[in-house]
Amino acid sequence: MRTDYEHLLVQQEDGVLTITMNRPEVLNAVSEPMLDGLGEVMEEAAQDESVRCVVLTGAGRAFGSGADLRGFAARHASGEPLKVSVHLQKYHRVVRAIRSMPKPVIAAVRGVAAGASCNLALACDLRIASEDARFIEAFARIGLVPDAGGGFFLAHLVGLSKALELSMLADEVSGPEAERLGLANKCVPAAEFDEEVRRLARRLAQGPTLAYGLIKKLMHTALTSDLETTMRVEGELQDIAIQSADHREGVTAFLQKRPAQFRGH
Ligand code: LHQ
Repeated sequence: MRTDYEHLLVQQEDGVLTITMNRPEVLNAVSEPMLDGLGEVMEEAAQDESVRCVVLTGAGRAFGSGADLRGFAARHASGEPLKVSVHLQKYHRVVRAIRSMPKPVIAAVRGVAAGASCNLALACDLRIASEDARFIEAFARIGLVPDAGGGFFLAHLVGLSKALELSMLADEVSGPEAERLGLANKCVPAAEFDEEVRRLARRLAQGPTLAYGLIKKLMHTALTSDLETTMRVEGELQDIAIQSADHREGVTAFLQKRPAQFRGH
C-alpha cells in the first residue's frame, strides 16, 4: 500500500487500514490532493487482501469541514462560468470505492462533519460518533444542494422527511441525536471514542471478510431493487459464500464449541 499522501495519513495495523484526513488547521477541509488521495487509497485498499477493514477519520478536533471554501470567492470573482459537476466526479470516485469495497468501511466521526465530509461519512458502512460529533448538511447555508452522494445516503438512512429537514435547515445534529436518528450506528463518550473505534475495527478485521463484502452487495441491491431481484441476488451471493473457507471454519468451530478463526476468504 502506498502511504505517502499529501493531506492524508495512511496507517495499517492488524488488518485495519486507517485513513486520516489531515489538515487540522482548517478542520480537514477537503483539498484536491486529499480528494485524489482518498480515491486512490480506497481503490488500493479494495485490492489489497491484507486490508480487512478500513477506518476513515480526521486529524485533530474534527472529522472534516467539507470542500475548502477559500478558493470559492476568487473563482466567483473571476467571472468565468462555473461548472462543478466535473469536479464532483472526484468525490463520486471516492463514494464508489467505499460502496464497492469488498470489506467493511467505518467512519470514525469526532467533532464536526460538515458538507461533503459529512456525506463521505454517510457513504461508509458504519459510523461511530463521538459524543461531541456535529453532523451538518451545511450546503444550504451557502446556497448549494447536498453532494458527494449525500442525497441518496440521507434519504435512505433517515427517510425523506428528515432528509429534507436536515438539508434545508442545515442545522447541526449532535452525536447522541445522530445515533437516535440512525445517522450514526453508535455514539460513545469522547474519552472512549478511540478505543471503541479500535475495538470495532479489529473485530471486523478478524471477521469473515468475503461474507462481509457479499453482505454489502446484498444490502445495496435491496436498497434499489424489488424483493424478487433481491432474492435472486441473495441466491447468487450465498452460492459464493457457502464455498468459502470461512464458512467451513464457522461451521466446524460451532460444532467443536470454540471461537471461529476467520481468514477472510
Ligand atoms: C475552513 C472550512 C472550509 C476552508 C472551516 N474551508 N476553511 C461544494 C461545491 C463545489 C465543489 C465540491 O463540493 C462542495 C461540497 C461542500 O462541502 S460545500 C460545504 C462546504 N463546507 C461548509 O460550508 C462548512 C464551512 N465551515 C463552517 O461552517 C464551520 O467552520 C464549521 C461549522 C464546520 C465549524 O465551525 P467552528 O467549530 O466554529 O470552527 P471555525 O469556523 O472557527 O473553523 C476553524 C478554522 O477552519 C477556521 O480558520 P481560522 O483561520 O479562522 O482559524 C475556518 O475558516 C477553517 N475552516 N471550514 N470548509
